[in-house]
Amino acid sequence: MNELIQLSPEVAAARAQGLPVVALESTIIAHGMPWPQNLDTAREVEAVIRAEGAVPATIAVIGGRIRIGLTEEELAQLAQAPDAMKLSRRDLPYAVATGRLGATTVAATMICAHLAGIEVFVTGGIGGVHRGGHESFDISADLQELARTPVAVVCAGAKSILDLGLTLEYLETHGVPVLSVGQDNFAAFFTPDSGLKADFRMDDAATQARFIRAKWALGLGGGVVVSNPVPADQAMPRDQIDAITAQALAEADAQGITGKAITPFLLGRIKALTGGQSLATNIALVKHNAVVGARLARALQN
Ligand code: PSU
Ligand code: MN
Repeated sequence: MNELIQLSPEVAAARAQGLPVVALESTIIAHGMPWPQNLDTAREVEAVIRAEGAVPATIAVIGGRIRIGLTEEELAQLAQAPDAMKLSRRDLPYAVATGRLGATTVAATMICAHLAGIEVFVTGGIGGVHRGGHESFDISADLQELARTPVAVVCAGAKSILDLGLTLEYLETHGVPVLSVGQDNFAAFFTPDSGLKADFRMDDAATQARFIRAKWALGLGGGVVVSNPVPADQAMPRDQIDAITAQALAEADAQGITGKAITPFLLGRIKALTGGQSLATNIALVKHNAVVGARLARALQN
């Protein structure tokens, strides 16, 4: 394999034996959650994937190489490195070339997972079209990556800090199917229901796996979104999250925050404004996604 990519011994053995592997991103660790809950969550999510019979592969750029599968020490290093770069497709070669520590977004994690032959990736929420995106052109590179890179991304939908309607339109234009687990509608991260219909409801892993195999066997390539709603008993009240989101967006606007700083800023403000309740929901939904992702990875091995 490419010398710029290094698989951990556990992941290399799993790939060689054809065992199910699930990729995990690291931006959620370095930029998406505060210390020390970020490290606890990273460890717990890996444990959930192992308990479901798959092998976790957390991805980051360390020492000029793309690393697929991290040690305990490396997870801890990332969790305490707020200065780690946030790497999307654009930034990946910079971190590799300069040796800077880098955390991978959904887009960059998909690229790295595909390079390592991993088909399933679990995260919290995907990026999308930002509100006002028709003027700002702020559309997450995650969406283009879903259009081109053949990896299934299990998420709890996307946050309502985004324009979820425009996000689904963009995905449709680029031929990215949105499969929904357990309900008809697309999930909205902190809350189960965005009010917008997903494309296809598929509750069980075997059905999802057949769909994904068919897409790739037809030569259609590209990614698949698996939208898995946060369990109702761990969701945030919709009115509360809507009001807080509006406030955080207004603050970002007033402070002139733009570009890749926007998403981490909004996540931080929402956490502060909910008194940490949003963080508990965030942790719960990622762990729930890990169960669905591990089962999907297993089904794809059959
Ligand atoms: N959504 C979340 N938590 C996150 C992110 C998104 O609920 O941590 C991160 C992911 O890594 C995602 C990235 O890929 O933010 C999107 O950033 P941008 O909008 O700048 O593309
Ligand atoms: Mn952006």
